[in-house]
Amino acid sequence: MSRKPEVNAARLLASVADFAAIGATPAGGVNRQALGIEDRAARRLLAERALARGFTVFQDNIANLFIRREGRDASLPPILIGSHLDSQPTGGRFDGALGTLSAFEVLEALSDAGIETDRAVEVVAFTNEEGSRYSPGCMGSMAFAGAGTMADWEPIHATDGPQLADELAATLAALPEAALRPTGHAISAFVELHIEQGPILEQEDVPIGVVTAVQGTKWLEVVFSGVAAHAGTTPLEFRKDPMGAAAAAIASLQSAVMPADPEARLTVGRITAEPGSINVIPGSVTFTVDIRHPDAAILAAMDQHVRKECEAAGARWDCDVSVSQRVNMAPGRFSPTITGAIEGACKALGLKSRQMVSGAFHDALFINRVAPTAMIFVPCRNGISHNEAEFVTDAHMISGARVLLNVVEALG
Ligand code: HGY
Ligand code: MN
Ligand code: MN
Ligand code: MN
Repeated sequence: MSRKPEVNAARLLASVADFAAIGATPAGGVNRQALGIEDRAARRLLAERALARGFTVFQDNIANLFIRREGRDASLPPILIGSHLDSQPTGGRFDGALGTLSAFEVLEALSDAGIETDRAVEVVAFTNEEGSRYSPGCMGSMAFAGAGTMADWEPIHATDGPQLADELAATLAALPEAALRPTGHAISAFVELHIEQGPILEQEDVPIGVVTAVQGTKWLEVVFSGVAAHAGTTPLEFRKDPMGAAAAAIASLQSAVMPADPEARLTVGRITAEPGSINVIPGSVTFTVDIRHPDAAILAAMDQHVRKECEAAGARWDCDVSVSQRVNMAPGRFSPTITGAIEGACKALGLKSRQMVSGAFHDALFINRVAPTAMIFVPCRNGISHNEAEFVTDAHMISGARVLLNVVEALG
């Protein structure tokens, strides 16, 4: 005998707390970087909880982890819900985890209520969404959507050394109960719940964001090469100093791009000097540039602007320069059918909602290429994310999960 499925609030909040403990940092965040030990521990815990509920657990060759709850008709492509479990090095405990655990709560709520859906419902934890330890981000969802292959990425090394192929093998082996299946199986729809990672919902006091699109992202790597030399004996006019070139380039990029277009985002997040010794003029300086814009043509123009500014700085400082592209994520527009289902769920639950474009990239951006997709956002305090201070209220977590459950029932 079935009854109306309900989110079990206490269970969801306890689950978020349990996963926050895996890779917990003293400042209240998490360091659970892709394919590392903590990431594997989180995947293990989720798989164990899934098996305990009688769900099926499987993974694909890039270690995307799937949990399947059967429906009446196994021939129908399943509804897919979920997000990612990997984090930034000083990440928040909600980014990715909240979407994955809310999706698992939906499966549990359906089972508790004895609901039999027409089609199966699957939860996914995509591999390496963040891209911080292994670049690019969204590896798992790109592979699932056919937008990238293992052959492209296996040779890549993590920022702290290991090779992707080795850690991938270890990650797959760590879940012997999870059958290995080819990536990219058919799905009927994908819905990802995620924290907004920006300030809009909180400022407008709206509990649910209906994400209609995701802006485009490019990651560039800039290398200035000069001549390593002695800091004390080398007069300025004899120097080919790549640090000077990098500083000039970064200063002009940050002054020129931001005011021109309020929607443009440019971030220099990582810079390294070789050999990195206090009394050696560097031989080379490498930095990353993350650029974003909702309009593909403007994003391309920003890319050209970065290259032009770096070439000009290289010429001024008599250094060579190379600019290589590490990530190119075109903007994506989500399915009106799915955004409509999310808005319908909010109405049914009496929750205010507003449509918005995501400033962050997400796995949904790629899954959107193979199935009708959309996202549900919940507010986070002061819009802070990719920071250990990331925080989401219990009420917003529970509202988000209730909307997700309602959407799955509507799509089921
Ligand atoms: O960088 C991003 O947009 C994502 O949050 N990893
Ligand atoms: Mn995320
Ligand atoms: Mn993130
Ligand atoms: Mn994301």
